[in-house]
Amino acid sequence: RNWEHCTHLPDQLAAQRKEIDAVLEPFLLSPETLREVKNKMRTELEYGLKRETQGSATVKMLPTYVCGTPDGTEKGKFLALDLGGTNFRVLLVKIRSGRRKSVRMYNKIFAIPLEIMQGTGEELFDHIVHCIADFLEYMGIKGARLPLGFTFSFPCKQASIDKGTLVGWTKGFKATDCEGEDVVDMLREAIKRRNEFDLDIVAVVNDTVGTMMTCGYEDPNCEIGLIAGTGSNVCYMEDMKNIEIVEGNEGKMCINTEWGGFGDNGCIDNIRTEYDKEVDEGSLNPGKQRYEKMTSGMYLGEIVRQILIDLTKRGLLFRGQISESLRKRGIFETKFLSQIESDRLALLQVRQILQQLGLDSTCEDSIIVKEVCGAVSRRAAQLCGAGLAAIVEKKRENRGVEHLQITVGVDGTLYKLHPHFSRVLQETVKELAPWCDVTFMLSEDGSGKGAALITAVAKRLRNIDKYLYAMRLSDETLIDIMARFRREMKNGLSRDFNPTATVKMLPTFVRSIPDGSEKGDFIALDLGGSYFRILRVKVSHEKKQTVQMESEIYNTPEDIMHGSGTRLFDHVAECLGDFMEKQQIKDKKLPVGFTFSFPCRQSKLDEGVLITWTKRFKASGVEGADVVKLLNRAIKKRGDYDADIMAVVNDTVGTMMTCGFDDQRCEVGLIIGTGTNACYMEEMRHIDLVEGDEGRMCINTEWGAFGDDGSLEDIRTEFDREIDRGSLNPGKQLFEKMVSGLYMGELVRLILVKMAKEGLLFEGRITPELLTKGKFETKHVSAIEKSKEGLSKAKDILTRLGVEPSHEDCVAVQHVCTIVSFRSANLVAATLGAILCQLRDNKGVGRLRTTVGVDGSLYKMHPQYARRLHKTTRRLVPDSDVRFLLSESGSGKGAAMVTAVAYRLADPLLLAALRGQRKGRGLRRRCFSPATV
Ligand code: 0WK
Ligand code: 0WK
Ligand code: BGC
Ligand code: BGC
Repeated sequence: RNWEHCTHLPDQLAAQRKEIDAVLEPFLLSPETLREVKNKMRTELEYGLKRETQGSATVKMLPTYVCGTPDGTEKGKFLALDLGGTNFRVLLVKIRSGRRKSVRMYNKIFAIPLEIMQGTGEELFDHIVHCIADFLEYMGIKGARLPLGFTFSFPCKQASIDKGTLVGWTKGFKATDCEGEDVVDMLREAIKRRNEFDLDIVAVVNDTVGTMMTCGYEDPNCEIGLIAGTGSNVCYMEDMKNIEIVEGNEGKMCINTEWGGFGDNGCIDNIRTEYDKEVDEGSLNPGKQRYEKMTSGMYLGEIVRQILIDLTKRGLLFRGQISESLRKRGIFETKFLSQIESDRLALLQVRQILQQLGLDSTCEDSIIVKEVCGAVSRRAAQLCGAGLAAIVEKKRENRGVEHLQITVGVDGTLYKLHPHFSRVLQETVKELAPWCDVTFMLSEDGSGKGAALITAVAKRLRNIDKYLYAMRLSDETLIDIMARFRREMKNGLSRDFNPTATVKMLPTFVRSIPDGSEKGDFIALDLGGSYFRILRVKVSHEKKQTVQMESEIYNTPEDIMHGSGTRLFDHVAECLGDFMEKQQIKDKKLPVGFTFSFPCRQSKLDEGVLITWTKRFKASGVEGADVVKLLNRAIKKRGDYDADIMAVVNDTVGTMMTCGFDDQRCEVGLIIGTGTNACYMEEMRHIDLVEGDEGRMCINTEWGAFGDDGSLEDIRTEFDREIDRGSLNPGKQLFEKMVSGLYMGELVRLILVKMAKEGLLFEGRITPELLTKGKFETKHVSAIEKSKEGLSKAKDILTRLGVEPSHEDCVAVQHVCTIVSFRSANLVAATLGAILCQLRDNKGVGRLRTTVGVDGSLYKMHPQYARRLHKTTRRLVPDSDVRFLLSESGSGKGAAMVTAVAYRLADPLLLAALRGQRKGRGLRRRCFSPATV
């Protein structure tokens, strides 16, 4: 320290020194304090991500709908606006991809006068539009309706990439009638008002997000964006599963933390000084953005000024004279701090700066001023470092790695211009997050480039969304569909309307789920799903009830499915014979439970008249016939074994019974596989078609036919109609065709063909494979939606279809798969929701507790389907606790359970009666009394 110019006595100096140290002491944050700040920040981050605490969180954690960092395939010409930092910039950004990958930018900086910043919202947006017009004129592109990316550096709640509701102004802005408004709408209205040019506003992004994207274009490891400028803020890529307020669990989304609000709940008041409070009270938004006011360029100078005033009042500075200049708010801009703190500057030059500011200073004064600046800026950098350490810590945990390597994209005048800020910040991060290797990458091009990159991706996906808009069903629509289905259920249950009802609500004569007393040795047939399975099911009762199962899968060739009914049942009987051979039970006449996964009208347990074939089956001479009879006939015709078909059940019923074996609460059976359907336990008093009002009976809804009367036309798309036209049963099972596995892959294929035809995909390339029906299977949809390897799977699958897909195409195809499978899960949640409401009302309870037994390849194999279904169901029927129980052993076990009950209750007399000697109604009533099955 060069004191040669100093004149004071040693003691006095020491006393002064002590007093100055006391004033600056609170700015010296110990490692413990910084660690505490880091931990508090971490807690606040979690609050902001959680649905129940998000509302009151001070660190808002705003979803940005940016779900990926640049991948180099972005291309096009874009306009970008950059509002909210020191400068308002309008940019033209030209992006090239592929081998000539490059970004060229032209920009113009415009001033935003204070009276505009703090005038009316209309004036502000008119000013913005005026600048745009000027720029378009200057660039000679007024006529081009360019896509626009809007960097708006203030906290905005977003529902999609092109919507942003201003939560509250920060920094120097305070324009009226903007808070709570959608800034994209305000810009659109201002453009309309001017009526001179038109723009396609595709995305609104925060400057932290723009900065992350700009740096991400060079370094794919960049997943954090930091602004240390006029304001202070950070964003980062968070795992979707941690973002509770946004639908979906797969992949990532960028979260704009808005950490400026950290401490607004008082959690860092222990380190806030009186000077911080002064600055806050004198700001445009007292009580808000407390952390920002301790860390960002807009306020550091003010903190310094407050301290200088205090030191001056104490006679420690400027000879105790508080000059006019020193009283002037904002006189100490960040740039002056940066200059004063620069090591290259001699004290004399510091005094010159103070002189410029109208502060007449001595040598000692300039030393003290420099020290004060240093203390304030150092604390700011350390506090930012502590906050950032919390973010990188979270990233490391998200990735579940020992050691994290990550890049932080940075921008902002404080970080760029201040001589020490960036170094102190980096040192603090290193100290507080030693297990993270953090690269700091300065954004050379500002966030405008990033905004253009985001616009490129959003524009591409929007074209797809435009296409598939009709497939995105809002909760409102889903609740409406739930009500429609509920009405259909009522129609199906009513004697008068059942004949014309589309949802047939078929009585199954199963009156209870297993009660643990079942036992015996049974055969179960399971026909109608992906596989034809035959099972031997032994239910025994040692200490507790146990079930042993052996099974065999048999092929059902297409020509059998599409041949004659006789051939089909001969095939079934042949497989059964083969199975009994292998089981060496051909000499036994075991009771058989027949899972027949098609709509059957039943008047008793061992009779099922097929109403209509569905899925892949079309065997002739079966519709309208009793399939038990057909099977018995086929078995008899063989004559090499005998079997006692005791029950025919639907696979939904078998599934419910299988799960009911393990969970007594299970009263719904759900299949989401080749086909889709559900059954549930209904009150007898609601089932007009069956005598008696006591107890319950399982109803097979056959919801696949929902909409066959046109009641879903408003949500069916051209692709759904094309699927139906190309199906085995046009006009039927319309709901099933929008939902189930047999059709999902084909739905996606039809969409891809149309998009390719319109040049939205594969550069318009259409190959014979892509045009071939069934070439794109539902298992491909499941593979492509796998979060980690989905895109590479897409590449493989699309390459096999000969379309030479670009990465861009793969992202687009994955998006299409997501929209189609999401719609399916949402639709099933709506119809299932209707059943849950029926159960709740039947029980007359406020809150329903129940279990849904589920099976089916789509539900089991698709990586995200189950979670989406659970989430939407719980959202649509909030007053319910629904457990989804996956059926591990298929419906065969359930069919055996039904048979076991029938068998136990079927005493020889009764049995004889049922087997054709149909004597007197009395006898019949006993069969169907609640006691049976
Ligand atoms: C440059 C970016 C802009 C951001 C600004 C922040 O392009 O989006 O708002 O940095 O730094 P400031 O200008 O506030 O210091
Ligand atoms: C397995 C069940 C069977 C049911 C099938 C449905 O055991 O009864 O038909 O699930 O799923 P899918 O095989 O059609 O995907
Ligand atoms: C705003 C943020 C912005 C930051 C940096 C803050 O005042 O709330 O949205 O990212 O300043 O510009
Ligand atoms: C059938 C139902 C069956 C469902 C699931 C539908 O096509 O009509 O009876 O439950 O597929 O396999």
